[in-house]
Amino acid sequence: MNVQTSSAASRILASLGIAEVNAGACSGRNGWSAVDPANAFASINPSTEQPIARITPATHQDLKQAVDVASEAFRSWRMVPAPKRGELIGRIGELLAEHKDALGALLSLETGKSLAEGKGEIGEMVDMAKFAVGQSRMLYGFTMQSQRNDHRMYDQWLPLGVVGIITAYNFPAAPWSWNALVAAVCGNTVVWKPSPKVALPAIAIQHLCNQAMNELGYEGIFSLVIPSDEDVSEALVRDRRVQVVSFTGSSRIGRRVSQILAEDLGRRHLLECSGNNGCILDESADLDLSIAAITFGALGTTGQRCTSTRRLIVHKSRTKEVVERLKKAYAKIKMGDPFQPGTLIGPLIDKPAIREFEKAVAEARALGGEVVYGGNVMPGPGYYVEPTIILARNDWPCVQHETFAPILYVIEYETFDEALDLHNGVPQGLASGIQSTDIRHIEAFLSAKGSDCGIAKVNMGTTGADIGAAFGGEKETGGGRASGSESWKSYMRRQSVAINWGEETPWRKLLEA
Ligand code: UN1
Repeated sequence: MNVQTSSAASRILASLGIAEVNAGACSGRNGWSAVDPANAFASINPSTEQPIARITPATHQDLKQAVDVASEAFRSWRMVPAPKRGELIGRIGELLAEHKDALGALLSLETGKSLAEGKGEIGEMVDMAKFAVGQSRMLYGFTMQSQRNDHRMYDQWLPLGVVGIITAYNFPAAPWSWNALVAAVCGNTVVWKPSPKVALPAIAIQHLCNQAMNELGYEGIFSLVIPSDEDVSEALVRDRRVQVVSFTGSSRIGRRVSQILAEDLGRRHLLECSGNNGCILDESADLDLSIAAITFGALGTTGQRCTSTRRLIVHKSRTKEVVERLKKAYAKIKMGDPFQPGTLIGPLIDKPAIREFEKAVAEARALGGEVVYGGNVMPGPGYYVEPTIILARNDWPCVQHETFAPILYVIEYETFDEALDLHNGVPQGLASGIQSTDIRHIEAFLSAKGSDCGIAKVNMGTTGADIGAAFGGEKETGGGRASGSESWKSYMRRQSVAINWGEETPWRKLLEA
């Protein structure tokens, strides 16, 4: 199927309820906001630079309405038994699975990621729905031992309220599900603000949520706002009725989100900001395994993942061999139309992303970096750049900073302690990896003096987190965790309960005296 042809693309859009001009907000039962073609902004296909569809931006009034609806819906949703809440999530999971091919194609069309990756992201949402359904029966609290006679103590977990979810263009669908589906089984209601660069998947997913809510007789559990200006987005963060803000994006904006929330005590944030992921490759690494892991880690999603491998910290005895083998692997990677089978690398998202790529390469060159592969912008149409490998030093500003592009910096080390220092010597702390068959190095990497990141991988790429684990990182990555493990606790409040079930109380004696 050639999805780039307009008729195939139109069929996909139509099957997902995407019109030529779309409403930019939805709250309450099928409560889509007004469509205004004169005021709509376009969503662009980054591999052709052609518009796909247009969206009428959400206004302050749309946002207010979404939070009104979500607050009202919370009053009844919180009292629905959690396993019943899980039924709604299960239905959403079924609808996502039914529309997986079309949604995957839409993601690919709008982000430029390969079709396989687009479908993979939707598959992850289907898995996430199953996970959340299971979680709905497992919102466990501890029982503690009371020091008083005939008293019982336990922790219970209760929902918080409205959860605002802000997502980025590179993963325009799955991170919503990591947060929203778990937050909803916990008894919260959700308002989603996707990136305006890639917002059509959110519209398609809202249609599916509406269908599931209608079928099961609920309304207002999931709402959507797509503003085009930062003012309306900031209003979502400022609204005191929004109890939790989950933000995925740059550390610069994440810092702003956390500052705003810090003005009110008790409101929570869950930040998933920039990563600058390193991978150590030691003397003992099995290169057949490592080269494949590093290549996909650095180039998957064209280097536009928070978890992309950006720094390869390699023992100096192996630099030559590793770089040669990486160059051979890179030469085999197919770059081009994301819909062609076998394409691994599509375009970057837009022109500003190309400029960031150029800036990083120029800066590394100026500091003495040797570009051993790629380094150039490709002729258009489409925002394509060459996969790039640069011999660099860890302390250069371009290496310390996250650039969303397929640039891999190769940094040499001599001693393993030095490798750990280099690895941790960046402000960010999301994903990390080690390529090694030496148990001492592996265990040191996983010890208290080892990786300081939220995610640590052994003989794997830094990307491709499994939904069963918590996703997120330390330091400037922001400390938030979403998806599996115990992340559900981020969307609930703990209440420690004490019950006197006996007939005695020490206070009675005081009255008798
Ligand atoms: C992101 O880039 O924000 O682990 C998310 C991964 C993907 C998610 C990345 N599952 O690489």
